[in-house]
Amino acid sequence: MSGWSGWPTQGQISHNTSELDGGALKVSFTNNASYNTFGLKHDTNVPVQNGQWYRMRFSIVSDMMGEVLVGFKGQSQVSGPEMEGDRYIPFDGNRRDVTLFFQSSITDQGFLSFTNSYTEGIYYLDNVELLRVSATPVDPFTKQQLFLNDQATEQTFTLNGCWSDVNGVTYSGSIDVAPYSSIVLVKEDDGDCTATGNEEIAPSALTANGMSVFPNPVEAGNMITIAGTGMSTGALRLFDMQGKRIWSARFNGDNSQYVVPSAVQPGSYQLNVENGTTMHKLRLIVL
Ligand SMILES: [Ca+2]
Repeated sequence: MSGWSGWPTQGQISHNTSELDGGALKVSFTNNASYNTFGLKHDTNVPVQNGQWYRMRFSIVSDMMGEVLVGFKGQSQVSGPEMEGDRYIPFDGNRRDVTLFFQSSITDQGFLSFTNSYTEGIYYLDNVELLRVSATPVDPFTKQQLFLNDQATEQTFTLNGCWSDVNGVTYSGSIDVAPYSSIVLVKEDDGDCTATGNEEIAPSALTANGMSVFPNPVEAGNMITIAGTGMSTGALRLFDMQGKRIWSARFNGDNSQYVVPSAVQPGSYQLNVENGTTMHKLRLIVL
């Protein structure tokens, strides 16, 4: 291996030809005669600037379970424990493609540092990358909001755009929140609250294209089982007869079960199960 080194000398760095993407750096450190942890670094120092944001990426896998402490170490930090953006990252037999962001608090030259314990001594590392990036603050409240009613009467809150609750029920325009209760909503694409793929289905079409749902009719708040689609994954969407999306969920394959959210009003609905290439749809009656 060239370009990388480590301490103490009991740690061995080698080129493994089979792991990760066409070969990887292998760390093997199982002897703590000198020290309990092994520090891996690249030999060419690179600069960072105070206040700038950086993106660190690498791929890691191992034959065992353990963790590495990763971060950027400036020359001014070599003799102490300080690092920029330092985090513990677990490793095991599952490949991890890690992306970390950090804002540097130093202007310095330095290196990416990977530190592991001799008791978790072996891992494979590949695709190590450090890039300066520009960062734009994102207000998390534009994507998710808590609506809290601390009054003794129902309150109505105005909604801007399309939102869904944790059950996938969609809301637009406004939402009513019961006395002394609250609801969390997550922003959806505006199109998700409007008609897509809705078609007239004869009321008798309680099975279609082999798909079946039972029980049908179903009471809101109760479980339905979906079968006969031949799909292993996909999306489940419920539309009202005006074509407005009422509920959506991830479809988990035939004979999987779902609770029809209790907020779904009694009526006749179109239930779609689709996976991008195939769409099954049938009429679902909610009582
Ligand atoms: Ca590689």
